[in-house]
Amino acid sequence: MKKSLTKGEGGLRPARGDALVERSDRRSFLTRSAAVTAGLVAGAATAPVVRAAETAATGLPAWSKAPGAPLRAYGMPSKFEEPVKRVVTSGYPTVSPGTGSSLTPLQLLEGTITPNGLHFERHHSGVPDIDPTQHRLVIHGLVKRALSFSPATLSRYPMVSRTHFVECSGNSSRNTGPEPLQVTCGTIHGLLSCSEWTGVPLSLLLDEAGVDPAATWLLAEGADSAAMSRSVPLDKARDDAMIALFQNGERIRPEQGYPMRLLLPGWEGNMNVKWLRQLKLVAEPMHTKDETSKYTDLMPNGKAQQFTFPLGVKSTITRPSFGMTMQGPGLYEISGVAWSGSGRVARVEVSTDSGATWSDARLQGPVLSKSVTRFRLPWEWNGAAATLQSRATDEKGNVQPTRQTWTAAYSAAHRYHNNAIQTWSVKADGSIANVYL
Ligand SMILES: Nc1nc2c(c(=O)[nH]1)N[C@H]1C(S)=C(S)[C@@H](COP(=O)(O)O)O[C@H]1N2
Ligand SMILES: [Mo]
Repeated sequence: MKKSLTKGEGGLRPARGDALVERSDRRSFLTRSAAVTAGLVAGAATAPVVRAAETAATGLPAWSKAPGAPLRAYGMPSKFEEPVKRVVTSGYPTVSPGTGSSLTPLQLLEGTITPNGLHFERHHSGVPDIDPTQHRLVIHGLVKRALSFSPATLSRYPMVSRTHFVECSGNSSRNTGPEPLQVTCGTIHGLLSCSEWTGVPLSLLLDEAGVDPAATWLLAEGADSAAMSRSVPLDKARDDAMIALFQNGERIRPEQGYPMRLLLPGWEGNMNVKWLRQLKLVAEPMHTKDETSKYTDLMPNGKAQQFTFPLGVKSTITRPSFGMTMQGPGLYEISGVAWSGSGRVARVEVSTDSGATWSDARLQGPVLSKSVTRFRLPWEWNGAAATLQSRATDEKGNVQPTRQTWTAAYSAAHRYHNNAIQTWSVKADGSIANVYL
C-alpha cells in the first residue's frame, strides 16, 4: 500500500519562504540586438551582441575612498545576496523541527555546482551532531572479516573526486497536485543539488573485507535517530559507489552527512545514506521501513513498483521562471539545468510555443555523467504570450516525458519520481506563471 507523501518530502502546501525577492535586472544587460530577427536564436555560432551598458559615471563611490572590512577566517556571501536562501519546510515544527526538507533556490543560482550552504536538505529525524573521532563505519555480514573505519582511517585510502547530483525522489511532487502552484522553480524542483564529492570508492573497502559469494545486496544504515536504512544491490556498490568525505573541497556538511555519507551516483536521494554507520552484506534485499512504506511507485492498477533506483532524465528552465518579470520585449537568455541518473545529458530542446516546435539549446561543458548540465539558448521575446518548456534526452536515449505521459503512467495518488516537463507561461504583461500542459 502506498501512502501519500509525508509532509517533509515536498508535500503540496505552498512552502514558506516563497517571498524570496527575485532580482530581475535583466534589462540592464540585455537589450534588443539588431542581429536577431525574432524568436529563438538556435544554433547561433556566436552570442548575439548585447548593448546595455550605461554611460560611465565619473567620481569614486564611498567604498573606493576608505579601507575595506577586515580579513575573516571563513567567508560569507555579500550582504546584498541575503535573499538567496534555501526554502525551509519543516513538517513537524514542535515534535521534530529537524524533520523535513529545505530546497535549493535553483532560479537564483548559475552554473552547475550548488554552494554547500544551499545544498538541499532532507532529514527524517534532524541533523545529528556527530563527533568524528567517535564515529565508525562498520562493514560486516557476509564478509570474511568485519571491518571498522573511523573518518581518520578512511582518509588513508586513495580517494576520487566526482561531480554528481543528489535528487530526492519526492522532488517536483509539488507539480503533481490538481492545480499548478505559483511558487519558484526551486520550490518545485529544488530537492536537487550538485557537488564535487571526494571520498573512498566503496569497492576498495569491500575487497578488503572480502565479500562472500552469497552476498548480493548490502544494507546501508545511518547514525541519525531515524536509522535511515536502504538495501543496495552489490553491483552498484562495486560500480561507482563512494564513501564521501568531502563536498566541494571542504569536509561534508553536517546537513549532508558529516562525517561520511554513502554516495550512489544517479540513484534516488534516499539511498544516499547520510551519517553512514553500517554496511551489512546480505543475500537478499531487507525490505526496510524506508523502502516499503515510501519511495515506491503506485501504478494505475493499485499495485506499487519497488526499487526504482536510477533517477529519470529531467530538466527545468531556471530563467525566465515564476517570480521573475520580463523587462519588455528584446533579447533574453533561456537557461536551466538538466540531469539524468543513467548517464550524460545528450540533448536539451527548448520550446516557446507549448511544444509545437523545439530548438536545441547549447549544452555548457563539461557534460558529466550523473551530473547537472547547464543549457542556454538566446531568445528574442516579441512581447506576446509565450509558453516555455525544456525537454532533456540522455545518452541512453531516455527522453523526458510530458506531464500528460508521466501522469498517465501512474496512479493519481502517485507523488515520487516526477521527471515531467515543466511549463512556464510568459504573459504579455511580463509576469510568469507555472502552468500544466
Ligand atoms: N541517515 C539518513 N540518510 C539520509 C536521509 C535521512 O534522513 N537520514 N535522508 C535521505 C533522503 S530522503 C534524501 S533525499 C537525501 C538528501 O540528502 P541531502 O540532505 O544531503 O540533500 O539523503 C538521504 N539520506
Ligand atoms: Mo528523499
